[in-house]
Amino acid sequence: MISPDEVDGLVAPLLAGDRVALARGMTLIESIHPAHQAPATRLLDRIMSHTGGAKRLGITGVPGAGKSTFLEAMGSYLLTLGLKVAVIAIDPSSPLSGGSILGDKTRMSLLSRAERAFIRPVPTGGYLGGTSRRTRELMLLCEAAGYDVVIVETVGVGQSEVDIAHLVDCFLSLQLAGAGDELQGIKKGIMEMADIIVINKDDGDNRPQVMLTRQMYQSSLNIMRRKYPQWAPLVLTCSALHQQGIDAIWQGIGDFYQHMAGGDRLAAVRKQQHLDSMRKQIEENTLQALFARDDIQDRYRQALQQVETHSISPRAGVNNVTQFIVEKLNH
Ligand SMILES: Nc1nc2c(ncn2[C@@H]2O[C@H](COP(=O)(O)OP(=O)(O)OP(=O)(O)O)[C@@H](O)[C@H]2O)c(=O)[nH]1
Ligand SMILES: [Mg+2]
Repeated sequence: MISPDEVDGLVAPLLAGDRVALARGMTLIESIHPAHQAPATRLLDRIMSHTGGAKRLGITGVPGAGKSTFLEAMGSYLLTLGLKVAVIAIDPSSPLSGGSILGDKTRMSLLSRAERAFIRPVPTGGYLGGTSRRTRELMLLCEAAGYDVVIVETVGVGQSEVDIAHLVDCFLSLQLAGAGDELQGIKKGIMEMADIIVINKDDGDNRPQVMLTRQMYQSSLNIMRRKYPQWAPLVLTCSALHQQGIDAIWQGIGDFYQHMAGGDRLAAVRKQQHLDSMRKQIEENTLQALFARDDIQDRYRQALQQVETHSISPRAGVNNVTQFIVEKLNH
């Protein structure tokens, strides 16, 4: 059990940038132990007014695209600019032991040793629900601890990519050069979410192919619906391995922020993200609470069974259960 005093004791060092306090705060946020929920909420309340100061970047890419190598290159570059960098690495494939985290220690060796950098792996153990909320909260802690840039990284598969786009300001999609038919498979959804597309491994024999790929992305983007009317997503290339093109990407990120500062667009986007995530969580929690009730469970199973045996239509099943819930709530 963590007392309110202990939580309060964590706040000052965390705000002063103490790494141990930050790590302890994160562990508290991540805990699913019922006794830790109130202290975690208290901690968030206490730091909330110190958040919002970081650039929030998201980066995704298929396994092997070079995310870890890119983070090392970008992170190191940001350190040379005198910035503090935090990386939150979500790994949907790894359970607690974290298969790739050891590998990342070597791929991000400079970052993992740097005083002004902080890397936090977030294992999801295949359970994606709730990861978004916790990631957002970890991001807030990093901001409160004074990090200038917070980068959320995840492997580019399905829902995790969509989730991350709703957490960050600037969403970078790391891509590899591919043959024409592979590019046919460009996922339209991801392209529509990305603010900057980066084609990695622009080195050696890869270069001509990267140039072609870049052109293909550029022309597909031209015919796609834009996320923000005035922002044409950039298509850039780099060699994360040789740390080339990283400065131009940072420049592109700067341009994006400059664009978003106009008319307070960034503030509006962030506010919407917060409200959306709150609404989503309330809906989830409400559903959970309702379905935890025996009477509602019974009614639900009954409807399932009736639909299965074709004795009622799915629509009637929905109506029966919904009406039952509404009646219960009105009592
Ligand atoms: N030639 C070249 N190889 C690169 C570059 N960036 C990364 N690689 C190599 O590509 C391989 C995968 O890189 P990672 O950084 O581990 O890729 P990742 O996206 O983090 O992969 P997962 O963690 O498995 O999702 C490694 O062997 C890297 O050395 C690059 O710019 N050029
Ligand atoms: Mg990696």
